[in-house]
Amino acid sequence: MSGYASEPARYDAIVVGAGVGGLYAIYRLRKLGFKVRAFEAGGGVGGTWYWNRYPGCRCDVESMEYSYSFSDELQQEWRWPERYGTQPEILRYINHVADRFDLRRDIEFNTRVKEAAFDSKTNRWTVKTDKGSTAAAPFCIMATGNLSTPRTPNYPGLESFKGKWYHTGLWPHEGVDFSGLRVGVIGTGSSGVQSIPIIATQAKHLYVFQRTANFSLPARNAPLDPDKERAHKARYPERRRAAFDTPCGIAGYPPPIKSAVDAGEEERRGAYEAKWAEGGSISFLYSFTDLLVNKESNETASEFVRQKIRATVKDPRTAELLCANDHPIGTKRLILDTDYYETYNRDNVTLVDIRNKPITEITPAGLRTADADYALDAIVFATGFDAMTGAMKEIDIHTDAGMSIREKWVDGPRTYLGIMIAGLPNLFMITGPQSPGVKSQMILACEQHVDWIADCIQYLRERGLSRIEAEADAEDAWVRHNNEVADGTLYPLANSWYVGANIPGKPRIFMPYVGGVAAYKKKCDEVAASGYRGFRLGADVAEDRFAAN
Ligand code: N01
Repeated sequence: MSGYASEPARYDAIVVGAGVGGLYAIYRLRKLGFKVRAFEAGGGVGGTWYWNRYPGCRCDVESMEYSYSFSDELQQEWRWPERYGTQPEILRYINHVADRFDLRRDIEFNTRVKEAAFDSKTNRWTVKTDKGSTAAAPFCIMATGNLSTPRTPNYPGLESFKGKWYHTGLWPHEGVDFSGLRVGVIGTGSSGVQSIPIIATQAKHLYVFQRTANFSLPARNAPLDPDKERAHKARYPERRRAAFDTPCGIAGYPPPIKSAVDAGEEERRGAYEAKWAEGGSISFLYSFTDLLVNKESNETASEFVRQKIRATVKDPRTAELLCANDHPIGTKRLILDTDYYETYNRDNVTLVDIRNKPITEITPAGLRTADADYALDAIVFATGFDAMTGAMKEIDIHTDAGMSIREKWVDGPRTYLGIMIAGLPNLFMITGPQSPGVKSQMILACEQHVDWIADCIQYLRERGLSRIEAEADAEDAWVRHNNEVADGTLYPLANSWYVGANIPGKPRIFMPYVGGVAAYKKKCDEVAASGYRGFRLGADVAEDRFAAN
């Protein structure tokens, strides 16, 4: 590799990112005897849970599910205090995992990878960081996350704002005290909806600037019931296995058996009421078989939630504004909240419709919409991320054959299994686009990908091979299959980050695989069992196979 001041340090594998997926990749590859080097932009482990420290940040998957399964000791000894983990609790858990398995020694923190270049002659990826350091390895594993590239709208005037502004995905570590301040929150996705009730209790006045109303369900968080915890832990391995046979990678929800339109009004209402009282999004969407594929069925669930909003929010105009009506429920990430709708009954909270009267500029004193000025001391951007492709495209990933990820994905992501990309040999993604990652229990998804990747690299090693690359035909077929599966659902109807709609100019492609975790894992397992059908395997260069052996 040329162009670097000094010869890069050599490893067997480079891992980019030390979130949930990256940490497990270090663990697995190290167990195989590989010499691994990981780079992490943050000052600590945790990825999403390191950066997103906004008030109210909490996981929307239950704690007993949202945890690693690779170590029985770990899953038996760790105790989750609540039904849903808070950000500090989850970060504490991830730090515990990093310490318990001594993972930190392979990670360079506060170091962002800027470039990854493949040299076909040496069969080596060389990465270059913002610190000027370089490292090279035959395999490069991108554990860069799906929601890790925060985006702030480029309203004119932000630099003139005299108050402080924040993005939920880059929250200050020391926290923010909004006491006595006039605060504006822009955005009502999961981050906005989780933070708004807490900020409202501190702020002198809170203005919520809403472009699109979203559906949110009560989380019904509570201390974890010790009996439930014991019962869960007694059958942990079985439950983990069962999770792979479900659409979302989460066991314990009996599959529905009836279409919503085949149920009578009373039966339907009873089902939704029971799920509303139980809390949780999967459980709610599991009320009937066809909520995500049949518009008429979906509308019964959508309208049920709208009626709950109208019954909760006292001001009818505000209630109506909060009623999502531009997408079927569940086709945007369904939000779980604690007291979100109730918050609009507070005297110090105002909902502002910026769909019809958009924000035109940020002023030194606050924010201006098409019809009013709002005086603010602080602005919170809960405006989301360049999801699924943003983090990969921020890195200049390219090969000496002229392939570059930025060019290849100009019209949207193209992958084989969401794990590899034709033209980029030996580069793996953990929960990449066109895999079910974001539509499933993310830790399970990360473990499944890392296991698949580690097994694949071991397979190569055992056969004296050093290169694997997705075939263009297999990739084309996988992209087609993804689109067909998505088109059979209601998902593409929503202007969501799943289709890149939140980023101006981003191509509108439905990015997650929604054929379900069970079908996906079966496909991945079959591909591996067939000797990696759809991949080209080679022994191009002997010299750089495995530095540690
Ligand atoms: O981001 P979002 P998020 N002007 O993209 C609005 C995960 N997550 O950070 O819908 C005005 O969902 C935008 O409006 P619109 C979870 O998967 C999980 O909240 O584009 N408004 C929307 O209201 C989640 O889905 C948890 O019209 C603008 C909001 O900002 C994902 O992360 C917690 C705007 C962005 O919503 C992202 O959630 C938090 C503009 N220019 C996050 N641009 C858990 O519970 C954007 N908006 C685990």
